Amino acid sequence: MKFVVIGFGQCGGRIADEFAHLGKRAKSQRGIEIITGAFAVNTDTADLSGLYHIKSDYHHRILIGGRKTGGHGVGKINERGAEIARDDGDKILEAVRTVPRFFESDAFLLISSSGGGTGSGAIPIVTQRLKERYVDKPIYNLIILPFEHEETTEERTIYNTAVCLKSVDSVADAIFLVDNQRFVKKDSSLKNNLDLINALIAEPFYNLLCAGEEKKRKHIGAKTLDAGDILQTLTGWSVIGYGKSPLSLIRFPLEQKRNFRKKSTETYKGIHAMDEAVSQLSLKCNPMDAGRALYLLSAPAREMNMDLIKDLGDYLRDITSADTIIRSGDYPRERGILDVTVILSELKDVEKIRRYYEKSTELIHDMKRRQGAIEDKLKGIEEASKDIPSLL
Ligand SMILES: Nc1nc2c(ncn2[C@@H]2O[C@H](COP(=O)(O)OP(=O)(O)OP(=O)(O)O)[C@@H](O)[C@H]2O)c(=O)[nH]1
Ligand SMILES: [Mg+2]
Repeated sequence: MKFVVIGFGQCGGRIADEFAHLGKRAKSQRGIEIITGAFAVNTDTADLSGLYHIKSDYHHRILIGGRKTGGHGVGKINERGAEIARDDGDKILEAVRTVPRFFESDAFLLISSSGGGTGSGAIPIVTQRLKERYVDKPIYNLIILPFEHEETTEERTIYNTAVCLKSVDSVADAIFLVDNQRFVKKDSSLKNNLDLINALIAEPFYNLLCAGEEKKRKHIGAKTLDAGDILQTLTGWSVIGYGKSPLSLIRFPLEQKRNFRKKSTETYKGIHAMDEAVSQLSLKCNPMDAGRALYLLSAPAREMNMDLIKDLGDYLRDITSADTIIRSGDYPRERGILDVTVILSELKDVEKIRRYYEKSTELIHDMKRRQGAIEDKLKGIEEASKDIPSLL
């Protein structure tokens, strides 16, 4: 599957840069193309210059609102991010048109944080513009939710997140949700290592995008998971997870005979990877709420068999609801590891989103109350000065 990737704001730009990196990796290591174009859009010049893999010309690192912000961002004001994207949206659409073999691309992936101003304001606007222009191409969003500490110290974070989620929900074909806080819980040393978090966010997409693009027979599985399966699975709120089990690289001749013990070890390793993928989904959710799901098993060809794929399917069937539509595939590629990628999509309920909406509604009432109190006080001063002459 081939994506055109566009990142908005600092967070979105950096993660789009990771996808550009994945694209280069797929080309150099596997000779296939998975990212047809990668762009970063920002109101901040410095953020654009800090990227590594996205081409450095102004068609790929696109500065918007330069005149309004002086190239220094919008300071978390998402309304300004949205307004600038409305004014400068043409720049982005023009750039997309330059993507070589654009019409071979299967979908757009637009990426942003929800808590900042530029990305969270711009992503719904540009999603809508692209949707109107390219009616037949799905537009997916990847939205990064804030760390917990940001929610408590900066109330704009919650407000921006709620507004961004509500807005993208009405325009994007599917929205991958990624919770920054999940990475800190896994490993507290990650807190200050955004580069590593970004690599972990992008990694699950690697095999997923590569599997359907393979041309060499030996890398085509018994059941290929191609763009069609992914397009059919992705809709609405979605999460992605990735897990792996190491395999011993040294193999003894006797082991090559498939025996019962070997099979159960394979199954164990497969289930272990699947279990890790599900427990490390990009956002905590209840798999029972997923209307659609898919899993991809990647491993050396000799480590895979139909039983293992079926066992993994049974595992996913057990934790999802009876009417969840599950798609699957195998990808004989990896060396030394067996890994599993899982997507849960069409989630009917996501507790965290609901909480953002509730907290933000309270906040809006609070903000109105505070604004009212300020206006009352200002009126008091004005009243007291009414008999004083002014020099203006
Ligand atoms: N995972 C990840 N999160 C990031 C990164 N950079 C910023 N964030 C998160 O993104 C949110 C802030 O949004 P930014 O992307 O910095 O904001 P912006 O879109 O550039 O908007 P303004 O700077 O307000 O104009 C916070 O929740 C950060 O924790 C990153 O590289 N990776
Ligand atoms: Mg910024």
